[in-house]
Order: sequence, then C-alpha cells, then structure tokens
Amino acid sequence: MKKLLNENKIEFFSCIPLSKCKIYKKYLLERASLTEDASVIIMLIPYRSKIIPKNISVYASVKDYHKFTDELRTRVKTFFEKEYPYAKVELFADHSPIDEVHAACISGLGFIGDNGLLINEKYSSFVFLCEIITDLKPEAFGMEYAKEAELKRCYGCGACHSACPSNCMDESDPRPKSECLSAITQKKGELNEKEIKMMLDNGSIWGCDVCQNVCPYTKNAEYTPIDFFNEDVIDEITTDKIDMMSDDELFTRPFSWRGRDIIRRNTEIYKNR
Ligand code: B12
Ligand code: SF4
Ligand code: SF4
Repeated sequence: MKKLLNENKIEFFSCIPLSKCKIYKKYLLERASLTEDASVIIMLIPYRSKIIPKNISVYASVKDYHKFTDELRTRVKTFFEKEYPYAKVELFADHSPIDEVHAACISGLGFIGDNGLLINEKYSSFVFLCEIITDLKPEAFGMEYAKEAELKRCYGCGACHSACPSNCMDESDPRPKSECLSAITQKKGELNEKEIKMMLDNGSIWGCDVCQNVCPYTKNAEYTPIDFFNEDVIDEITTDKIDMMSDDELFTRPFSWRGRDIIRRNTEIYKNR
C-alpha cells in the first residue's frame, strides 16, 4: 500500500479507525457496504503550482482534483482486486462520509487553522484531502493505526481573521460559511452588488485564497511535486477562454461543476468591471 501511494507522489498519509472520525454522510458508507469498524487511510494531495493565478483561486487554476482522485481510485481498486480480492474498499474525496479536516488532524498529518483548514508543515493548507476506506485492518496492508493525535490548532496569529472579506472568522459575530467568498463565487442565481464588489476587490472570480495566502505557514510552503497539478495551469479566466473551451475541456476544470453559465456569469462581471 505504501509503495502504491509513494508511486503516486503521496508522501503524507496515515491510518485511523473510522470509529474515531466525524461521520456525517453515513449513506455513502452504506452504499459502499462499509461499516463503522472500517479503517481509513487519509491522504494529503498538495496542489499549489508555481504559477500564481491572476483572478482565480489556486484550486481553480489547476486541473480538477476530482479527476486526479478518480484516477487514483481506479489504481487503488485494481491494487485491492489483485492483493485483497475479498476486501471492501472505496476512495472518497470531498464528497465524503467524514469530516476530512478533522480526520486528517487526528491522524497527525497537520493541525487546524483558525481558517478551518488543515495546515501541513510542508505544504501549508494548499493540500486537498482524500481517503481510502476499507474493511481490512491496517496490519493486512503493512500499516498500523496512527497513535491518536490531539486536535492541534494553529498559533492563532489572527491574520486570516483580519483579512477575510466576509468576516467568516469574526470572534463576536462569525458570518455563516454561506457568506464565504468561495461559496458566493460558486452559488447559482444572480449576485448582488455587495457580492460582486467582494469578488472584484479580492481578485478572485472562482474560490478564495485570502485566508490561506496571509497565513504565515504559507510563506515557506513548498509547491506540489505532482505532475497533474503542474500541467495545463490556467492563470486567468476570461469569457473568451470559457467560450473557446469545448464541453470536454471545460469538464477538466474545477469550475465546471456548476455548469458553463455560472463561471461565465463571473467572467462577465470581471470583463465589465
Ligand atoms: C462544504 C465545504 C465548503 C463550503 C463550506 C466550508 C465549511 N468550512 O463549512 C465552502 C464552499 C465555503 C468551502 C470553501 C472552501 N473549501 Co471546502 N469543503 C467543504 C466540504 C465539502 C465539507 C465541509 C463541511 O461541511 N464539514 C462539516 C461541517 C459540520 O464542518 P464545520 O463544523 O464547519 O467544520 C469545519 C472546520 O471547523 C474544521 N474542523 C473540524 N473539526 C474541527 C475542530 C476544531 C477545534 C476546529 C477549530 C475546526 C474543526 O473542519 C471542517 C471543514 O471545513 C469539505 C470536504 C469534507 N468532506 O470535509 C471541503 C474542504 C473543507 N474544502 C476545501 C477547500 C480547499 C476549500 C477552499 C480553500 C476552496 C477555495 N480556494 O475557495 C475554501 C476555503 C474556505 C474556508 N476557509 O473554509 C478542502 C480543505 C483542505 C484543507 N487543507 O483543509 C476540503 C477538505 C475538500 C478536500 N477534499 O480537499 N468549502
Ligand atoms: S475563503 Fe475567503 S471568504 Fe472564505 S473564510 Fe477564507 S478568507 Fe474568508
Ligand atoms: S493566519 Fe494565523 S490564525 Fe489564521 S490559520 Fe494561519 S496561523 Fe492560524
């Protein structure tokens, strides 16, 4: 197992019992015929390339990580079919039965920042999270359960609190995550004046990296070694670029999940600023 993960340039991973995780989409476990005594191998996928995007977040500038995890799922399943044909296994990413940030933290892969993100010592918070869940115990695939780590927090410098454009981390009156700029850029329907201003002032028309960019842990963080995230990086999205993309091309980008109209709505706002 370790060899398979290393071959895919995944250097930070750890195994914990599913029973220690915060499960909030049980139906996903049921669908994969997995029960709560399963094991979780949680993995960090660094994704920040050296190309600094001009008007989108880093996660939106690289190819869609769901495509990366789809490929990884196929490799993991092939590996299990060969090595452990009777085992149940599934790989989840984002659309997951568990709170991934919490799971990565208690696995000892990093700590939780005030910005709510998992911060890793080498890559800061610019890591996606995904996990293999299997009914095998770790000894079967040459691993062991991580010693349960305490829920570690960042040192709370407050930089993300002051910089957040939507006051999501306001101590006295935190705004709901539906008001996070990242959520606003991805929501359907028309955006109001305040939302449009927030988008333009912060220079991101898809996603938001403000609380990650100001974080001191990001200053010396390393870039991704994974080829998938270094190929075909988009540094700026415009209406022209969106219009020139075929449906197949658009489908490879993280901003495609809402459909062409929503990203086009945002590029039009940027064009008419
Ligand atoms: C819904 C969602 C969003 C929503 C709402 C975010 C939210 N925090 O509620 C929106 C669209 C706003 C969003 C934005 C982003 N997201 Co998001 N999101 C998710 C998703 C699918 C579910 C989160 C959730 O609802 N958790 C459950 C509820 C109950 O969580 P919660 O109580 O708010 O707890 C959160 C934190 O408090 C923290 N947490 C958990 N336990 C504890 C304990 C303590 C003591 C503390 C302090 C915190 C803490 O982890 C939780 C996750 O955010 C997760 C994937 C997943 N399956 O976990 C990705 C995920 C959290 N998102 C991710 C990313 C990359 C982002 C963005 C950076 C994308 C961008 N550039 O725009 C922003 C960052 C915004 C931010 N600062 O949180 C990554 C984070 C990777 C990392 N290093 O941590 C995840 C894990 C996806 C993935 N598979 O990689 N996201
Ligand atoms: S992603 Fe942007 S809006 Fe959302 S919490 Fe971070 S800084 Fe605030
Ligand atoms: S900016 Fe400061 S308070 Fe915010 S997550 Fe980073 S270390 Fe923690």
